[in-house]
Amino acid sequence: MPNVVLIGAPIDSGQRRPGCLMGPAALRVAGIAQAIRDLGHGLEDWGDLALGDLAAVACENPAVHSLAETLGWTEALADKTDDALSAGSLPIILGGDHSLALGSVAGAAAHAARQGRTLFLLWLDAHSDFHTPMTTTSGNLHGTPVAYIAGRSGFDAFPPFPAPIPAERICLYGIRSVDPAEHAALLRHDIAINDMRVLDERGIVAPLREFLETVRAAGGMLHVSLDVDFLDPSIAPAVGTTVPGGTTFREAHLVMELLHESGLVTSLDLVELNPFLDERGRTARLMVDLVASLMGRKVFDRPTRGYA
Ligand code: 4U7
Ligand code: MN
Ligand code: MN
Ligand code: MN
Repeated sequence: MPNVVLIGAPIDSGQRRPGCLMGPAALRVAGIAQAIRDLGHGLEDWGDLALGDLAAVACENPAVHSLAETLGWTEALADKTDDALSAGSLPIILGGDHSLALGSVAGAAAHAARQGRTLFLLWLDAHSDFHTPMTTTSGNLHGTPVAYIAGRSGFDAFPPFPAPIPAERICLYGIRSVDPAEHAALLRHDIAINDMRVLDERGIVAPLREFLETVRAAGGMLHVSLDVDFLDPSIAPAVGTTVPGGTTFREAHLVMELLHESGLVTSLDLVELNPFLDERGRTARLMVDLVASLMGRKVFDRPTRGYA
């Protein structure tokens, strides 16, 4: 496994409930760096990103707020994520709300394009985040990154997404809240939608294995974006957008263990943690434990796969 680079992204502008900007600090306090080092990986913490001067930008949809800030973070995050990948490292972006993925995935896509590699996206989330700035009714841009990444129009204020990821390379996992405008748009795209209905019926393993096989067959890079609300709110209360019926502790760990075993993950976002809403740090600690599973922590280290 390559060295890990931590990139703090104290971003609150993609939604309206303050607190996500404390996410990077909470993840550090919960011991993310030591947990990764304890698994034998090299690790550099690049600290928290800062926002530069803001451009004057406007959006035709009056609901949209904090566009200039979100654009500023997008550009900063794209640059740093690309830098970390170019250094041969695995960047872990410590969010910050999910609008940061507008930048982190753009950086990964720019890097992949320069390398002539194929980038895939695994979106672990209760939501599909498939609005454009033109369709969002909440005006919260944390609900838009998948649309940007897939190359949908309506992002005029943003730099054109470098090498948009075609629908068949995007996998939504765990979703259970889709707005009507997102639903209509998803029907026009061939994105794998593993909503909770599918995962309840098929289990958490089979659909993920299928997706990972397509990544492997293409020799692809894989960006994983983990939204706290992928988890059930009973185990992960520190999030502004709780939706009941999320993944359990064991399901989430199993996803991480499979991702580790695949050896395919090349970049990771940890997003939407709002420490102000947490209960004695339990959500932050759970996120760190999930990262540890993704980075190779096991209950029992079998020499070969312990299942058929
Ligand atoms: B998150 C929502 F209306 N769809 O657009 C919206 F339900 O990054 C929620 O997944 C978006 O947490 C959630 O505001 C964005 C809402
Ligand atoms: Mn750079
Ligand atoms: Mn999200
Ligand atoms: Mn979400």
